[in-house]
Amino acid sequence: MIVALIDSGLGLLPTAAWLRKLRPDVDLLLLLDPEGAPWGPKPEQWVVERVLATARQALALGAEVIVLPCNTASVTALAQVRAEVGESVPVIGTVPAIKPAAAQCRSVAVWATAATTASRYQADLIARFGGDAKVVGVACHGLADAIDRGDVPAINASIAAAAARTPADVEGVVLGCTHYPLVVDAIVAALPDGVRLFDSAQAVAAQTVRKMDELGRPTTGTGTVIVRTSGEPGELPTSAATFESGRLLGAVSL
Ligand code: DGN
Repeated sequence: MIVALIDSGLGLLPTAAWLRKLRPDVDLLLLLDPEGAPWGPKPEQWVVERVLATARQALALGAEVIVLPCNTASVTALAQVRAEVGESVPVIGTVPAIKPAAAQCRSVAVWATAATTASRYQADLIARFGGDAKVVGVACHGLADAIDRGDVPAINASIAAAAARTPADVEGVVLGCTHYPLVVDAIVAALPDGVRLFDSAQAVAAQTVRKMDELGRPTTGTGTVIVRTSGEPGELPTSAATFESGRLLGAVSL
């Protein structure tokens, strides 16, 4: 069974790594869009078209399950992708982990792209699950893009700017962009001691496995990883190696 993961860039790696841990022999198709990246600052309809086109490629390449490990794509295009591919192919999205963060912290900052921060979807999540917690959105301009480029000074500058706009009393930070777990060490270093981080990659991988099993077909493969970049066969960007020593369970050791 081929499982396709779609993101503008390296943000799909943490979810891919968790999937690989849960099902070592699953065949992964990684669809990255360096030509269109970053998606975060793009108009909503543009993102929808781009994600739909990529989902069509996934189907053409034999994907039986599609994952959108990208908050920007999920909050703007998940419904359209589901409508496009039909019920026989499960589509799993990701949303910022506001629910667990607000349940455990009194003050929460949601770090995400400009698109996710401005989305109705995020506003609804805060309204539904924020409870008594104070929850604020912090748009991290340029961070996903800097991660894709492996540009460490730009990564640190973007994180410092986001930390400066994060309330001083923050107890929990939601990593609401799938790229951010790749720089978790730098984020921890920029925040006050003891701030807890929340991200969705493990939960999305677990949900993907549930959906694979529900199909009732053999899920075993040969542990292959196929990479397509903006439609072309390719390799992971060399910047992926920048994050190999990150704390995230060897996020790029697929
Ligand atoms: N990984 C994407 C997300 O979770 O929003 C980032 C999209 C982008 O290109 N900025």
